Amino acid sequence: MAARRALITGITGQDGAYLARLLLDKGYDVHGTVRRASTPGEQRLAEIRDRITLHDADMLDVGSLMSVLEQVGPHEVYNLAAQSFVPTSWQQPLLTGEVTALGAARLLEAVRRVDPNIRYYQASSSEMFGKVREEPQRETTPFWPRSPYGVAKMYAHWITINYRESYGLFASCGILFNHESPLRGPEFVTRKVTRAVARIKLGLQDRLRLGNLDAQRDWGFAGDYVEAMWLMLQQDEPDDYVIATGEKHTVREFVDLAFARVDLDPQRYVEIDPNLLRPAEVNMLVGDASKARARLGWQPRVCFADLVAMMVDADLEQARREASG
Ligand code: NAP
Ligand code: G4F
Repeated sequence: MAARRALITGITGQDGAYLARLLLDKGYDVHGTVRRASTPGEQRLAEIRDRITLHDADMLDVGSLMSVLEQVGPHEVYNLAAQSFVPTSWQQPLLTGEVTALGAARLLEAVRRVDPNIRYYQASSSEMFGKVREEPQRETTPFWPRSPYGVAKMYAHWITINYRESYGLFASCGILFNHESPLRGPEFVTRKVTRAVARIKLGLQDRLRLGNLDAQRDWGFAGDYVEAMWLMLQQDEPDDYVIATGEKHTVREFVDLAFARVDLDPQRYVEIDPNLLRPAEVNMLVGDASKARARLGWQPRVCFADLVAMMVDADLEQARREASG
């Protein structure tokens, strides 16, 4: 039997790399879109580069999206591409809207025109809950986004539901809470902390500047979360699901655990930089994934402490390579 084909936008990002590996393990023919850059940004895909096919396309250019759909003929499309860093969304709100919000509309429209039988996954975000209306947040919790990124994700979320309701597309949204890994971008707080901890331990850095240590997040492991994306597209009916661990921790707790992993005292190294505080903060996010547990049979495997340890250990390896070479 011919392999199922999947197309991943944002394959060069953290989740793209984990999802591509998962789909390869399941026997898929895996394709991904990359946007043109002066230097290639495919480092996260190094180990699987010869097993996947990459195509040039940009979320800003609907023609490129239609061409890649026509060329690949995917059974499943995972829309992971986004300007995903919240602080950048205040500096570049229009770009964030173009890529993260309208990009999803362009891709849905391309799917509808090229092959409406394609199953579509939209990477929605817990940032949409923003100034939270209830705790924990579930699929029915009203949204109150607090950043241009959160607003853009809300548009993408609702346009996905609208295409499902208007045209009968098999389109599902995963409302994913923060998920991290050794492949996380270095600007996000978890990876910023674990990289700094490793580099401080090896004498490559002497300070770690952070913003709001009191913010609380529900942090899970990216490898667990991409499995939920796949499960959503294997159901009989499209639907929307919260994906979360159900546990919240402060940034301070993350910092303390990360420094403890290498027997250092964070108080000696961490400084608060007011420039890193946000114009409007999301103080607390914690999700209730009961629907995903009941309907998808999904549950997280990696706990908070193991996630921190995994990330510190991977960054120690990397820092050792940096120190020796
Ligand atoms: P990420 O590491 O920042 O990856 C984003 C991807 O989008 C990259 O491959 C990037 O390509 C691509 N991209 C950006 N602008 C593009 C454009 N104009 N055209 C085409 N591709 C473009 O994000 P992630 O952590 O893997 O997250 C995946 C998705 O889930 C994102 O939509 C994010 O907003 C959403 N999400 C993430 C989390 C989380 O905690 N990680 C939680 C909820 C939702 P380049 O490599 O060229 O930059
Ligand atoms: O790691 P963060 O930048 O992630 P944030 O803003 O929660 O967004 C991430 O998760 C969303 C899901 O809820 C995704 F949709 C989004 O794409 C992204 O992946 O910041 C987490 C918290 C914030 O409260 C921030 O104020 O950490 C706080 N923080 C404190 N010091 C910091 C820092 N964040 C960053 N990036 N850098 C700091 O120095």
